Amino acid sequence: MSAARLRIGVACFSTFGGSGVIASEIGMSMARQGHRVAFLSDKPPARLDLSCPNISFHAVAALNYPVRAQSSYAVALAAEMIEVGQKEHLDLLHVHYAVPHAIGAYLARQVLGAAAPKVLVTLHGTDVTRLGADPKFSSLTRFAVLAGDAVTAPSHWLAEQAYRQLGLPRETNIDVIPNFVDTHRFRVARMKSPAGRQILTHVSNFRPLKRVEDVVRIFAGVRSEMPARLHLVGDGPERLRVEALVHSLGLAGDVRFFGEGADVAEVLQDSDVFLLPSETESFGLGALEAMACGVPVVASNVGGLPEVVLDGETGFLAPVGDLEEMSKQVRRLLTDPDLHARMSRAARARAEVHFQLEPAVERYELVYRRVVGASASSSSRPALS
Ligand code: GMT
Repeated sequence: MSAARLRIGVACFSTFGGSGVIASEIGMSMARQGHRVAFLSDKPPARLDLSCPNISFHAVAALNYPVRAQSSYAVALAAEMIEVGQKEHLDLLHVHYAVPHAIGAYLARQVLGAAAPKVLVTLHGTDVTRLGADPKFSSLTRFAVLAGDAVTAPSHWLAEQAYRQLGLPRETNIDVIPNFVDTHRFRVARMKSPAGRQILTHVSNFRPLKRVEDVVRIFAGVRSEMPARLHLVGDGPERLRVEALVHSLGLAGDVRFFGEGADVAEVLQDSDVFLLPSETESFGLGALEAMACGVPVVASNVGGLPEVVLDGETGFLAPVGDLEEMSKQVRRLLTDPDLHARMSRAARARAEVHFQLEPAVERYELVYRRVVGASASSSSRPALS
């Protein structure tokens, strides 16, 4: 592998969510190794440290002309990609989440022509499972993904969905690079003693598919049998409904809303069980971060979650919406200190052995080198269907 420094553009969401975390961590690791990394987003993602050497940030400003029907982020993103691509002489654009980022990259490439950077598309979740399943958006999403030079996905499950739901041709290579966690930052900070401290935690962007109301109901099932507290980290469209439910169930005294400002590692280190009862999840980065802190996970048995959480070893999985079973699983963990300690150790060990940051970033770098070194243009990619 050549040691040449790369010039990388990274397009991602700034919103509270795993794709922005993964994009930030890869970019910062590459920058620490001496590569130049330019981030493009509406604002800096929460975990991006702009004081890191070799990092620059380029705000994508919404269009602001009187004739606009609606400001178009994809167009503004493409314009920023063109400008940054030229100024920084980018070798590669790594776009996280297909829409609008892969579309912006496609447009930018058309404009930049021979000088255009290569494009790596990392699929993350609902770009495949929601947009891929939506007849109105699936053709556009498929086109934008196939127009890139390489595709990655964080789980085997999501790669399979990309073939099935998004309709990528089977000959399209998708590198599965599992999401990862910084195990130095997300570590076991102290021994958990479930008998004394019973804190359930959930971290998400409070979208309907996260089923945060289920989190509250699972907690209610636990709280009815033993003293416990619920810590909710994040914010999003369901927040008000969740707050209303907490009040109507008389749980307000035992539930704390941290919002988006909390130090996620600290909150997790203070937790006994992590809850993720989502309707769908390509990976579940929050579950992995909890495991790295030695916190067993109770989650739904969907999507890529079984690739992260081993049922009966690092936590428990149950069918989506089976709140009774999930409450029972949590109670088991909180009333059996030996089981809790065993699962806590297994969770941490699994994060350390399979989901470390450094090897994952190395795998991304290999893909970068492969793509940048490849002479093949996008025209050699499989025909668009
Ligand atoms: O796909 C989404 O809905 C948003 C995205 C995000 O920005 O957090 O979440 C997805 O990507 C994460 C990082 O790869 C995964 O950990 C999440 O499981 C995944 N969400 C879903 O699949 C619902």
